Amino acid sequence: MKLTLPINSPMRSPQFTYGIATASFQIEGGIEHRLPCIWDTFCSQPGTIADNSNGAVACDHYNLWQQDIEMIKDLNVDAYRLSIAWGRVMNEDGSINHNGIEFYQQILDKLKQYNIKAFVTLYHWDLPQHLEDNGGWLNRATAYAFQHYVEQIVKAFGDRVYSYATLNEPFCSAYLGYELGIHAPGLKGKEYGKKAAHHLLLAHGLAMQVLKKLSPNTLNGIVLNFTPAYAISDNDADIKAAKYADDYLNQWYIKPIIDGQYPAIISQLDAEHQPEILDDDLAIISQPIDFMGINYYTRAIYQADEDTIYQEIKPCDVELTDMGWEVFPQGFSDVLISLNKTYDLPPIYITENGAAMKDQNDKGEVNDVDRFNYFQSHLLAVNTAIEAGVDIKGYFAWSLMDNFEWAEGYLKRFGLVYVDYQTQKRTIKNSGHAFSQLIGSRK
Ligand code: IFM
Repeated sequence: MKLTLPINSPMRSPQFTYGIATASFQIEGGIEHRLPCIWDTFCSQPGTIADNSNGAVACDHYNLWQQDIEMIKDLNVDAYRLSIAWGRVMNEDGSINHNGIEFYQQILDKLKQYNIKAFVTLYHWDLPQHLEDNGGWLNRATAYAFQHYVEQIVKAFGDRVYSYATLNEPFCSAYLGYELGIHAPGLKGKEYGKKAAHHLLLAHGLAMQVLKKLSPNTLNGIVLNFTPAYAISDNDADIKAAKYADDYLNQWYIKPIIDGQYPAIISQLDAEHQPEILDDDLAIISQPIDFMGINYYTRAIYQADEDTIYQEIKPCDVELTDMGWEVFPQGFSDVLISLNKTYDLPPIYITENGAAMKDQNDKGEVNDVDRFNYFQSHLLAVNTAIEAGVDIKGYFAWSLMDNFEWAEGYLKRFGLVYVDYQTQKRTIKNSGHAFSQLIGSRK
């Protein structure tokens, strides 16, 4: 199985960055060496995680990091996107946890030795529980605590890092965690979602101030996820509903960063659902960024609804991944092209794209043709967007290895590498070999 790209595609150039991505809570384990976080608490509540699991061991990366970095090297990638567990590097009183810092420094040093660029995400959802106990992202002070944490990290990591992303997918933290309640901390209510979102975006802006001052030579930005919204019909009402959903779920996170304002639908929200926006907030949030990370998995289809404005409709007879998400590569090029038309964007990195599939490990071979096909069609979609003028510099597959898939526990496998959770044995899947081969073919 070979991944192919058109002969003159810029994605075949060695200048195009290929990488794989992970996140701390999803792979590390080693929870006794860090502060408890909101996901530890959430997992301990009955009925929150599909297989009743937690992040106590995960892929045991805390202990197996050396062999994992060797595996990353063997995959041939140019870059590795990892996240820092805030509660591993900071103590509750705001001082540094030196053991935690050292854990990541060793990883970053190894990556440097192997000439693999480190793309560091500073927040991938694992808020220390003591901050949640004080209101979490509903408390403005959390944004300032984040700024303080980022300052300590940047000073400690020095020139080991190639790129910093402040936040991964603030939509998920705010909407899934504080509005739907299906992610940690599990709060439900429209009175929470947009307030949490505003403080997350403020945290991004405050962190950008630090990064610009203390780390001007790294590529500094943010990672946002997009699930493009399509109307179920050409009816005005459905088109309006899809537009509203798009503003509420997607544009809400990019518009304040690029344009310094929230989508106009903010004025339609009930007063108690609106965030409190102080005078300088939008100026802080909208400082220039060096890059934007974009994550794409699928699209969503909407129809108008009298009570809820929009309602998502699941399509029939379409190919689905094991997450139940439609395989729709056209949505990827559509969203990249449309964002590029709508906003004055910095260079873009695709920071996540991939699929959970029902993998079988057959005596040491995982022949994941369905995931291979997903990568093939989505790489071509990225190429289509580049051809249409979108400035895309790199592509990261999600994920390096199977891991803790949040509310789905260990039931869904996104890895290029298969993990046997009983033995912690890693097996590179055929899609992983193909990805590695594609990268190697440019060098
Ligand atoms: O596993 C997650 C990741 O942590 C964030 N983006 C989406 C992935 C798949 O659900």
